[in-house]
Amino acid sequence: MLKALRFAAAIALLSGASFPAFSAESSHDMAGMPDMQGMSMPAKAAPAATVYHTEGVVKKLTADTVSIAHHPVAGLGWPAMTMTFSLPKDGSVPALSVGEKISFTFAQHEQGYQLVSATPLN
Ligand SMILES: [Cu+2]
Repeated sequence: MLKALRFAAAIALLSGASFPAFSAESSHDMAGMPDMQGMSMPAKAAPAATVYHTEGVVKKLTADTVSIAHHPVAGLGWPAMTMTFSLPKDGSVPALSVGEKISFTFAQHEQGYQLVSATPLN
């Protein structure tokens, strides 16, 4: 009887020694996954970027950026906000003006988000 108890205790110690390290590592991986798909960490080997569509008002322009007060973006879970997008260097987006209402598309690009297209709304 006493011998059987010692045996059971030894098994418990052995499994107790190997399990915590394993489960700590796997739960770390699980926790890391959602972060990788968040806004701040562009996936390194991403295929063609997803293009999102919304509408907004041009608030500010610089040579290579445009700040837009935009409507919510369901595909990204974004609320309405004002944010800055970079402009493609190839001139594929027409000239915009402050105060203009636009329908536009954008995609994740290097450090942030870049306009893909913009159409004035009347
Ligand atoms: Cu935004």
